[in-house]
Amino acid sequence: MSEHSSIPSIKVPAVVGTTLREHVLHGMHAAPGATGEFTSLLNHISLAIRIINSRVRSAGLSELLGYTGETNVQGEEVQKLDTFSNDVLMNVLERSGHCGAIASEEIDDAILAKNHGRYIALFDPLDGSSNIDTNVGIGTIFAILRRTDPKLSLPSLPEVLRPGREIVAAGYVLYGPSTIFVLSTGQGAHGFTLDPAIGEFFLSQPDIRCPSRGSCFSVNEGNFTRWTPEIQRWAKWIRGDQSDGAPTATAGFNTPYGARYVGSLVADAHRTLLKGGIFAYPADTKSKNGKLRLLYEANPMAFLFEQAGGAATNGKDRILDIMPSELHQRTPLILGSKDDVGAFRQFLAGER
Ligand code: AFP
Repeated sequence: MSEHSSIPSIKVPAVVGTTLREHVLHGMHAAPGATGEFTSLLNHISLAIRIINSRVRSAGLSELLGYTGETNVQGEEVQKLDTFSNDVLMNVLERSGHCGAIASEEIDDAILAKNHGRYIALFDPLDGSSNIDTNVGIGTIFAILRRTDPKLSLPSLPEVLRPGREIVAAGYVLYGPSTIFVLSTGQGAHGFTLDPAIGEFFLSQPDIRCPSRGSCFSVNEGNFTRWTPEIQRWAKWIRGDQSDGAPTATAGFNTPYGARYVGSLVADAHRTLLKGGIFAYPADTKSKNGKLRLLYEANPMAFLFEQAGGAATNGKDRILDIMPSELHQRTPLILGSKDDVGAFRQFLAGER
């Protein structure tokens, strides 16, 4: 009971009430020489996200479901919500004045501004779009790079094609039963939940840590016959299938793992980040370089997983060390708990 009333007092966690805006401002005050531009850029992204969220939530009522009839640069059919989300992010970021360059999964070329904006934004405006019409979790993914010489030069393509280890902030938003924004500015990964009544993101999962081992694997097993024998061997091991000489359970790994696959990277990655385990979209005979995009999907996720103590690889190399050669480059992506990702790499190297 509280001292002054008969109403039972409720223990409110200390973090409740911290908005995304305050969290970002706090980071700015801690950074010597910060100008407020980065903070303002993240606030613009948060605005775009809230606009997209509101349309995703009511898409079925506002004729925003279904296809536009066009295909994007990857040859994929474009959904109306893809276009809407892309336009919102483009408009908000261009108007912010902070971006010297913007690149999106949905547009052919990077937009190189004729300004001296200090940042570069890369994003997948609506990930998992094949799940839109069936009300399954979808998301937005982004990464921010700092321009190398914003005062002296106008932006150019090589400035956009940089390895993920140079990212200064990355995040994703999951439009699921609630809207969750996971953000890292290089000091851990933090989760914020949108309070729809107030229209603000509040800190709900400070300092997320990805467990070092999990109990679930997330992979499109329909591709099994298209994988190399090494990847098939890994898949059998993790399912606890010892036919054809696949190795038995290894000490510490509690195989068989449970299978969980949504088909929206944001949803599969979010579960893996919080609960541990592994998400894998390896190369196969159909997608020879993997399916996921390095700049818009793999790099931001890899940055977030590493910030949370997890790992991300293409099977051989660290994702964040890959030097991109083109905007829409694809890569195999294996994300998750450090030990689970390590085991995958051993299988791929033929060590198991
Ligand atoms: P879309 O955004 O084109 O639907 O692609 C989703 C995605 O890039 C990623 O979010 C999923 O992890 C992956 O594709 C699913 O691919 P499969 O349908 O081949 O399993």
